[in-house]
Amino acid sequence: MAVVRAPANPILTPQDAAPSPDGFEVIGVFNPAVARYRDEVVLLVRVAERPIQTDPEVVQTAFLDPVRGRIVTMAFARSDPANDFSDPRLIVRQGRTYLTSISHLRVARSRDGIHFTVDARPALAAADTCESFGVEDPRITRIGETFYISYVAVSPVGVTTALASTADFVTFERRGILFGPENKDVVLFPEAVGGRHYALHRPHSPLCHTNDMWIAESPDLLCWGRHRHLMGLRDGFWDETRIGAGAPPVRVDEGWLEVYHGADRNHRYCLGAVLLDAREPWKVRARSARPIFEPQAEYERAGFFGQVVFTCGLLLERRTLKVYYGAADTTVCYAEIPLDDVLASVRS
Ligand code: MAN
Repeated sequence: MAVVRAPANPILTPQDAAPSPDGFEVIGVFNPAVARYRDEVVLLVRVAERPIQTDPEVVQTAFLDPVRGRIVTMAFARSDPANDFSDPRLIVRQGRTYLTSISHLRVARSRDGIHFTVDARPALAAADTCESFGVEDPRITRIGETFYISYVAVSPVGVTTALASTADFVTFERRGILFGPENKDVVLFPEAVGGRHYALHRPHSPLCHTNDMWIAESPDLLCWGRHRHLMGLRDGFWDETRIGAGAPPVRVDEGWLEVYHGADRNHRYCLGAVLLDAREPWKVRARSARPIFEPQAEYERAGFFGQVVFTCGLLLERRTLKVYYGAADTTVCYAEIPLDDVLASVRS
């Protein structure tokens, strides 16, 4: 696999985005969605921030109080055995889960696809009860002149996926929740197939410990049904504990190519590829046995959550996958992978 990482990687870091409220620090700029808009490449990046940590004995976090409509902070003592900090992304206390940061989505623009300027203000930030812990991991799908954004909304009522849209990346319209808890990694197909819209999604079953990919269909992009199980985990493989759609699928001669992420039991996140039938996209035609992209560079192996490459968007241009991805839940990076290498890997 002839993966070429941009020499400029990481192309965006936490230093490139100003914190949204005073007294906060940005700890991650990662997992971007991508679209071409006019003569620019536009990213919608996930910006993770938290209150500036002033006391080493205390973990301070923040979330939206949806009743008062403002961000509030909360402190957790490191010495309190009731606080579980074993996953750096979470604090678990007395059966409740909190996040160590709150994320919003921000626009970044570039002429050359490598050098980006990040907007000063969020495009989409926590706005209601279902988003009170933040909004994460957007995917952009252009359908006609509208850019649809499926994004993850996190709150004490669970992890859901919601839809927003924009025509210009200046104003954004919220369109409501598509998939209830626990569901993330929702990507919309860029065109209807047989007159129906399709979405890949990733429900979680706490009973069966599954994190599999499903496919659903819709007449209007809002009401989703006819769910079908698409593909599951593979014991002993790189994608043995969780999988989820990455970038929205792209149409190639052989069908729909989906670049997805998978994690193993050590929480190492790689990218793989799967080919879905062109007319019956609920049928898996081929799936790569090995990852097409693995965390290898230093900025992918170490960071806020190391050993992670995670994509939410790519551009297919001149038979090249131009992959924008989050590295170690900290930065935005870019790599090019020849489409023919990916297709060969999927078929083998
Ligand atoms: C989660 C995802 C991403 C994140 C990875 C790795 O499952 O939703 O937000 O990049 O884990 O931490």
